[in-house]
Parts: sequence; C-alpha cells; structure tokens
Amino acid sequence: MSEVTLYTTNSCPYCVAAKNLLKAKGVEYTEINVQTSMEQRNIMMARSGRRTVPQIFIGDHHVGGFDDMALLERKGELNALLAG
Ligand SMILES: N[C@@H](CCC(=O)N[C@@H](CS)C(=O)NCC(=O)O)C(=O)O
Repeated sequence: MSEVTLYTTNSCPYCVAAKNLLKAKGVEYTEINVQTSMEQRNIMMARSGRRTVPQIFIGDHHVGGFDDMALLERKGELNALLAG
C-alpha cells in the first residue's frame, strides 16, 4: 500500500471530503496542516504546482484535489494507485 499524504487546512470542506473518502475505503493517510506553516505550504505548492487545499499524494504521485481523487474512484482507478 502506497503512503498517502494530504496537505490540508482547518475548516476546509474539500479536505473533509477527501479524508472521508479515504476513511470509507479504510486507507490510512498522513495529514500535513498548512494553515499555520508557511514552510509546509511552500513545499505543497512546489510539489503540486497548486495553491488550493487539499493536495493529495499517493507515494510520489500527485493526485490533485478532492475532485481529482473522487474522479479516479468513480473510474475505478484509485485502488490500483493505492496498491502501488
Ligand atoms: N476542486 C478543488 C477545490 C479545492 C478548494 O477550492 N479548496 C479551498 C478550500 S476548501 C481552497 O483552497 N480555497 C482557497 C483558494 O481557492 O485559493 C478540490 O476538489 O480539491
């Protein structure tokens, strides 16, 4: 199983939706809150090229935001990515 990393902030509905999808699938994840850490926010933007949250990585693969992950799930492609 690949490591899943989510960059999040507080009070972010898309972050909650992303975490709920992963929890529903029984997938553990590491959450990095960028609300108060400019250093981590800069790392997130450098890794993803985006400034919105969440930004989701499976291993080193940049999935994107919640919408991108939900689309992969609907297409039946998320499990294979998670399996590594
Ligand atoms: N389509 C994106 C939407 C993400 C989004 O709009 N996130 C909000 C917080 S919930 C955000 O980062 N807003 C700040 C901004 O747009 O700069 C996704 O599904 O992740």
